[in-house]
Amino acid sequence: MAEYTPSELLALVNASQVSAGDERVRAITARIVADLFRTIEAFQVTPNEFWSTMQWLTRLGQADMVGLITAGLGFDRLLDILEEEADQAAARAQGTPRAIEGPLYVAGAPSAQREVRLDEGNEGKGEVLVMEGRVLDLDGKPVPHASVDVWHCNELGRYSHFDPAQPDYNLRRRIETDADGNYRFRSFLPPGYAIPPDSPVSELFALLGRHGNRPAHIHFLVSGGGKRALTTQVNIPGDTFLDDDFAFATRDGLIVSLEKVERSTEYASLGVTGPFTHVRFDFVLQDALNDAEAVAASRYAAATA
Ligand code: MBD
Ligand code: FE
Repeated sequence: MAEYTPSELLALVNASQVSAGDERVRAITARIVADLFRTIEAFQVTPNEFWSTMQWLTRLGQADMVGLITAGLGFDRLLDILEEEADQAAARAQGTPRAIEGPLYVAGAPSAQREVRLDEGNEGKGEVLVMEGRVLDLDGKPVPHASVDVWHCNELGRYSHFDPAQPDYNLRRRIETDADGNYRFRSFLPPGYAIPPDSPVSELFALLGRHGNRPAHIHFLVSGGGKRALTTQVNIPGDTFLDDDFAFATRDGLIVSLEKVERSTEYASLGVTGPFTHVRFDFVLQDALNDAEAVAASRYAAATA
């Protein structure tokens, strides 16, 4: 019926239309398809290479690992950088720096007021950690009854929910700060994270000659008082991957200081008297420009709201 050159085919694909559709989706799709056509031509990608890649994408989705690849190829950090550039242009780049959510957040963790043991059921694993601080606004005023969602990996570097060996919400909690914005929790210093071996993600990383390690970190989703919700992570100092994170997500302002405490009676309600590692860290929230900014939602929930 019709014979096309590659560029004629591309023009036809991108021009094809029977209803309005969505202009933005049409334009972005057209660009991506054009870039892929060109890539296939430029590298003389073979049918076997193309179809094995499509099969890899299918396996990636089936393994629920799309979010690992986006992090590993820098997209998550890119989105943060662009948001920050927009903040800077609007003269609102202040407060605690954001850091990527990553693909391993789970909403609905058990909540507690002011303090909690994150490590319930994990006694004796790792070095005892007590982390505490306040949620503040840009003026340094406390945000009362703020919500601090916290999650980290287990002693093997794996996250509950994504690891069938762990109980539901293991090492995941939500803390409501007291009237002075205070939160505190007991847990253990988590190790770093590594992408699962023998997975679609590790296959690509092997072909790229890349490692898939993240330095030790703890995730937070902080909100309250109508302030702008903050998604961030803190890093534990001394990790060899601090400046070589496979997800490019570590930041200068987010490396906490560790204080070794031999004995203290201050944390008896958390079952700790010492020795333990103490971390103090305040979360400083920006003002929200609208209601949507104030809502603490995971990236998927926020995107589909
Ligand atoms: C993680 O634990 C993580 O925090 C990110 C961003 C990506 C993969 C695993
Ligand atoms: Fe993580």
